[in-house]
Amino acid sequence: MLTLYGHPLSSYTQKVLIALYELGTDFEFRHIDLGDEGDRALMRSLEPMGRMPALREGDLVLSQSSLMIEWLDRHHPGPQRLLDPDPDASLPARQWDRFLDFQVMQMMQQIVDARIFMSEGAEERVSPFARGKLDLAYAALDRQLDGRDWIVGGFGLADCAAMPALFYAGAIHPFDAHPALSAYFDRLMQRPSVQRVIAGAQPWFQYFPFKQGIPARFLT
Ligand SMILES: N[C@@H](CCC(=O)N[C@@H](CS)C(=O)NCC(=O)O)C(=O)O
Repeated sequence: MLTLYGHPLSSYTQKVLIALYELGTDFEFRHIDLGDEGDRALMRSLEPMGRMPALREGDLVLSQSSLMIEWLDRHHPGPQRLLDPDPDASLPARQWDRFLDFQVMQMMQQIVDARIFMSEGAEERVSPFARGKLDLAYAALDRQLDGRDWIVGGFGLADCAAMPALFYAGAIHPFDAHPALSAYFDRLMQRPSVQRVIAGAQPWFQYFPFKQGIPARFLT
């Protein structure tokens, strides 16, 4: 049996959950509370830095959300592939997946970390840099999405990464000024796999430090 270790509020856990729901794969969810010493030790036994998510099947333990999705798509394929099986043909999707993790997810995370973990004044120092990067990333995504339903071809890896990245980044630094990106986000939110992930995360949104930026339609 496949087990996903993670938390419903965790962006990278959500990224893998979307893939699992899209593929229709049976799995067991092990809810991890990083505030619990036992769970922290468990995560460190699965991933060197103790980061979630981790995916286990028998003796195989995977970390890194993108690799999990690639592996799931190869070994537990669903009705539609999330990635082109040809490594060259899949490059654009993998490139956009990296772009979303590094330029959107990590910039959002820097602002969140500055608010919750760092000393007074950190947010004011970190935030302008990260928000500037988010503006550049939003503009690039808006250009890419102009005339496209999904980031690369059919719904796939990059769209799994885009959902949590845009959901949380948008709550901190809105992208309403980008029409193609905003329309894409609305399309993404209609996807049944995404709606399931949002429903699972709803009870936890109150703990997101920028919860006031989450649109009301996602809070009920
Ligand atoms: N590159 C990793 C990132 C994983 C990650 O940063 N996970 C966050 C939760 S969304 C985490 O576990 N943070 C706690 C920590 O860093 O100790 C992936 O794609 O899976």
